[in-house]
Amino acid sequence: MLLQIKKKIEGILISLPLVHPFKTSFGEERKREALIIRVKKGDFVGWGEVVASRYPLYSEETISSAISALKEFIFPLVLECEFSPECFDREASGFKGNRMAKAGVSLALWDLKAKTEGKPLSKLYRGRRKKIPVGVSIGIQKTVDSLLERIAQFWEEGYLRIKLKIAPGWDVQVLERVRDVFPQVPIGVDANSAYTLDDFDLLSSLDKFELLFLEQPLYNDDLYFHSRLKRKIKTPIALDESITSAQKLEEAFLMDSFSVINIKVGRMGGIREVLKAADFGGKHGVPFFCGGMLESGIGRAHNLHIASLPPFVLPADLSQTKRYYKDDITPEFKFSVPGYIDVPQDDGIGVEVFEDKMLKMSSLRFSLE
Ligand code: OSB
Ligand code: MG
Repeated sequence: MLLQIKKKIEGILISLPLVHPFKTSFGEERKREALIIRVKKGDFVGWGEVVASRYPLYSEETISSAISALKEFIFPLVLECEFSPECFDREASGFKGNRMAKAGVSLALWDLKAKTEGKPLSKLYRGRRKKIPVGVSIGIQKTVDSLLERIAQFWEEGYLRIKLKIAPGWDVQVLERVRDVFPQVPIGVDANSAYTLDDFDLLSSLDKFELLFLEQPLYNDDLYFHSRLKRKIKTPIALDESITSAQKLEEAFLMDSFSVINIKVGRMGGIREVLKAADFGGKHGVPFFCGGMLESGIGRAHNLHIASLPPFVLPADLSQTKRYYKDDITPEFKFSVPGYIDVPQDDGIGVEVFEDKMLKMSSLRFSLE
């Protein structure tokens, strides 16, 4: 009798309390709910992470929309594709939206494939970088003094650049004080689409702060108005929310809507789309930085492999574990030298997952085999 290789895909919901609340223009997070994906094929296990949040504030997806998409049509597709990441990424592109849900599964399948082939993921992606230059993203604080303290602390630790969340009422005056104290620190700002066409004058007044970039100042799905804004201001525009596919990247490039791009695999719907974007970025000299969604160690390991690809020349939004969580589900990520985190070199994501601990803290599990 032929023994079938056992295959299983599972979603595991956990909640990780953040060391420090993270406030953006769209809201405050005190904990990260991480929807972990585990795929098993014979003796191999692959891991992914769905980066959706409880509320649809960063994007339209939510934890519960992701769970229903996974159960209803994404997990069944994984079985149809027999756990092949190429098949899954290709076929899943036929399902509109649900990008974070699809990406979590895509990542787990790529991890599984890399482990089966005995290679680190970055090698499978043809990444070259071994050390990822990193920055830190600092949320809106209660007072400017506490923001100044946080900047000082992270800058002394060795982060290569600081990204500050801004919003109407937490912008020009805050940056005046930041620049008084830190005239030389490389600083970018991220508005998470908090401004409108009425704010072009205010946004041009940020030029004097010599910022590295102004990320997603306008509407979350916009390319056109960003291109209009780009012509009016000197600060380089970075796009995040608007770039939901490689095709959007190309459109934005042709419209001249940005200077640099924040790439998040969750926002793009999976690895295939990221690799396509990286091809395009490489051909046209588009500078990328790898974004983050306050991932657990699983998502952060994946981001390190992605950031090893050639177009990711700018410091990533990818910080040491202790900045996010006291108690993560993987060993701690730390600088190997100040400002750099190494790409794990073991097979797949290349980091151990504390499985028992994770399963003990899970509030929901669902699977298909
Ligand atoms: O806009 O880049 C963003 C976190 C959650 C949602 C959106 C964003 C962010 C970050 C955090 O900036 C980056 C990180 O994970 O360190
Ligand atoms: Mg952003």
